[in-house]
Amino acid sequence: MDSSKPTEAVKNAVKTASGKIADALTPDVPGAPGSAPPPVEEPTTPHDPLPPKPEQGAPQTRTPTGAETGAPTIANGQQGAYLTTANGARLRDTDHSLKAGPRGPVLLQDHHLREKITHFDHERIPERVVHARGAGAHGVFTAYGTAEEVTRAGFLKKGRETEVFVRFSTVLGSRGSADTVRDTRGFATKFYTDEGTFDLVGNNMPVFFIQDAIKFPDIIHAGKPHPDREIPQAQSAHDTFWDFVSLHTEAQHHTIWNMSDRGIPRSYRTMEGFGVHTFRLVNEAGETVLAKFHWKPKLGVHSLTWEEAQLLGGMDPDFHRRDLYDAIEAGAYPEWELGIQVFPDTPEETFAGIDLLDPTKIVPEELAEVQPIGKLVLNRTPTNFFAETEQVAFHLGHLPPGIDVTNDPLLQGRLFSYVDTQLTRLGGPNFTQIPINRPHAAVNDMLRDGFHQHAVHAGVAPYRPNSLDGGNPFPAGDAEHAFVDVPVTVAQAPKVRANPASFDDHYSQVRLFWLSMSPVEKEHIIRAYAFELGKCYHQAIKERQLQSLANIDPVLCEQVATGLGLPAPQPTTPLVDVTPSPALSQVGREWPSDGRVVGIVVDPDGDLDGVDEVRRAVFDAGMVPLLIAPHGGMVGDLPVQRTFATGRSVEFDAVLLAGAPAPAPDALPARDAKAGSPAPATVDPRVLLLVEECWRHAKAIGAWGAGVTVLEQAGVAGTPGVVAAGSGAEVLTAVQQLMAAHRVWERFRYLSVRFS
Ligand code: HDE
Repeated sequence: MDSSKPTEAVKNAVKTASGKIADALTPDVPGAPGSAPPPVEEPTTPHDPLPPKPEQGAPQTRTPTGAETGAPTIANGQQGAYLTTANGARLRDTDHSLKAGPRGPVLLQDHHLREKITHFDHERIPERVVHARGAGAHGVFTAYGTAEEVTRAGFLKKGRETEVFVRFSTVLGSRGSADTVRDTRGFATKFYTDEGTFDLVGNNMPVFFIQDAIKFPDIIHAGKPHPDREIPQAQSAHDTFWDFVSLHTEAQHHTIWNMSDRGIPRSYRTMEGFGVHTFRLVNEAGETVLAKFHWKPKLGVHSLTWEEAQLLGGMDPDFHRRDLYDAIEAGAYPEWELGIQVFPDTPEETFAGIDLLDPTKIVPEELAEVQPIGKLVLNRTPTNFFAETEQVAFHLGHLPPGIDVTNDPLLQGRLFSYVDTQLTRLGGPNFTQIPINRPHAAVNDMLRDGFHQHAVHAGVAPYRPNSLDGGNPFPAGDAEHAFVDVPVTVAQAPKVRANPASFDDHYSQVRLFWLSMSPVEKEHIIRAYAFELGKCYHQAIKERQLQSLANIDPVLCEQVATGLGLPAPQPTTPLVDVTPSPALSQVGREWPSDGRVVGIVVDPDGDLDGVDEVRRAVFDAGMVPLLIAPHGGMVGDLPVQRTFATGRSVEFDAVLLAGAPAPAPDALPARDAKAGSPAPATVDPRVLLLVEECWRHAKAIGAWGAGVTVLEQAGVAGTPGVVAAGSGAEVLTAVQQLMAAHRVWERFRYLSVRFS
C-alpha cells in the first residue's frame, strides 16, 4: 500500500470535519486564503478560475493610454479552465520534463520547461531603495467641496468621487522585514483624477530628517544596515544612524518623532499622514495660497507599546498588513479625512515666523487649523501583491491643475528622484502603462517606444508642431483644464550652495514636540532614546546625542543619560520658550473601535452559550472576535482561531475570559516556552501569561463566570481597566468603553509620576 495516501475512511472523516470547520470559519473571521474553502481531494473537473475574494479589487481595465475598456477587472488576470503556455497553447503536463525515455536526458526542445524556469528566474525585481516593505489598498476619495475656493483641482469639487490606491510602508527595512519596527511610515496616495493622476506621497510624520534633497543618500546610508556586516535590519538602534543625526542636528526634530510612539503605530488605520512639504494651490481666478496636506484617521492616532512591537516582530511580522487586509475584509473600512492648513502666499513664504519651505518645521494646528476637504475610504484589498502594491509608482510631480510645488529644496530633489529610481526598478520608461499606474484621464503624450511598450500608437508625427497627424496633439488652455505652472517671481540672488538663515534653528520645534507630550508619552520617548543609544557601540556617539538632548530639554537629557550611565551635559544653546501644541499628543480622547480584535478565552467545560453570544455581539460592534481554546478545530459548535500554544496577547486589543481552563495536555515547558516552569496554578499557564501581558500593555481585560478566577490568579483583579461582571454582554459593554481610549492609561501612572 502507498503510505502517502490515507485510506478512504480517514479521508472522508477529515473531509467532513474540515468542511464543518471551514463553513464555520469562512463567513465571519477575516483572513481565509482563496475565495472558496478547499476540498480535501484535489479538484480535477475543469472550470474557470475562481473569482477573487469579495473584498479584493484590482486596477480598472483601462488601455495603456487611459481609455475605459468595459472589461471586468478579472480580465486583468488568468482566463479559461486549462493550463497554457504564455502564448495560450494548452498543455497536457507540467510535472515532467520532456525526456528521451523515462530515464533519459532532458531535451532542449522542451519549450514549456524552459519558459517556466526562465520566467521564474526573473520573477524578482529590485526592491525600492527606501520604503521597500509596504502594503496597499484600493479606495474612494469623496470631496467635500470646501477646497473649491483655494484650488481649481476638479477632484476637490463638492461630491466628486475619485478612485485611489494607497501604499503604506516602512522606510529602512528590506521587503521581508517586520512591520512593527521603530521607523517612519510612508503614506502614499494615488488619486486617479480625470485631470491626470495626483500622487500625494507623504509620511506619518510631518517633518523630515534633512532640509535639502542632496543629503538624502547620506541619511539613508546612515539608517540602513552597516555596509560591512549588513546588520541591523530595519532599525535605527545602531551607531551609523546616531552618528549622522547627532552630527547633523537638523535631523533632531524628525528623530524625536521616531523615538515617540508615532514610530511604532498600532495599525496603518491609526496613523496620521502628512504631505510634509508646503504646496501651492491655485484657484479658478489664478489666486494662490500655500498649503500643507494632512490625513486624519477616523479611528484616531494610536500606537503599540515597545514590548508589543518587539513580540510582534516574531509572532506576526506581517501585523500591519494583515490588520489592513483583515479590516477591509471584515467591512471595517479604514477612513481618513484629508485636510489642509492654508497660509497666505507671501513673498517671504513664512507663517507666524515659521519658514514654510523648511521641511523640518511644522505649523502647530493651534495656529492654523486643519480644514477638512474630503474623505478617503479604503474598501478593497489588492488581488495581486506584485501587480499592484509592488509595481505602483508614485511621483511628487504627478499633479493636477490647481496644485503646484514650492521651492522647498527637499521637494525639488524628490521631483527628480522618483522617476529615476522607477526606471531601474520597473525596467524601463513605460511603467505608467502598468495597470496599477494607468491614468483614468485620456493620455496623448509624444513619448514613444522603449522597453515593454503596451500602447500601439498610430500616426507618424509624435512631435509638435506637425501637420502630418493633423496637428494632433494640441496644447490645452484654461478652458480645457491645462496644468497651471504658477508664475512665481524668483528673487534675484547669487547662485550658492547655502540655506536661508531661518533653516538654522534646529531645536525650538523639537522642544515644542517634547513639551506637548503627556507624561506617559514622555516616558516612552525617554525609553526609546535610552534603548537606541544603549545599542550603540561607541560612547562618543552617545555623548554627542546627549548634547542635542540637553539642547532640547534638561529632564529628557538627564533621564536618558541616567539610562546610559553617562553624565548629562549642559545646553550649548539657550532653551527656547515655546507654547505646547496639544494636537500632537495621542492621549486623552475617545475613538471608535472598528475592526479591533477581541480575544475570547474559552474553557471547553465552561459557558459556551455565553461565548457564542459575546462572539456575535463583538461582530455586531464592528470588531473581530478570535476564540482562544486549549486545542484547535471546534469547541462545541464554536470554531477556534487560536490555541493556547499559537495565540499571543499582542494580537488582541482586549481579552475576555469566559472560563478558567485547566492546564491543557500540551502545557509542558519542554514543548512550549510560554508554559514556563510547572506552575501550581489551576489555570493553563499560557492563559495567565496572556492576561499578564495584556495588563502590562494596558489593554482592557474582562471576565465573567469562572473567568473571574483567572483575574485573581494573575493578580490583576480589581485594578484599573479590569472588568468582572455577571454576564458576557455586560463585560463586553464595559470593555468596549475602555477600548475607546485605546489603552487603560491609568496603569502607566506609576511610571509617569515624575512628570505629572
Ligand atoms: Fe521618498 N523616495 N524621498 N520621501 N518616498 C522613494 O521612490 C526620496 C521623502 C516617500 O509606496 C523612492 O519609487 C528623496 C519625503 C514614500 O512606492 C525614492 C527624498 C517623504 C515613498 C525616494 C525623499 C517621502 C518614497 C524609493 C529626499 C514624505 C514610498 C522608491 C528629498 C513626504 C512610495 C520610489 C511607495 C519612495 C526618494 C524624501 C515619502 C528613492 C530623494 C520627505 C511614502 O525615489
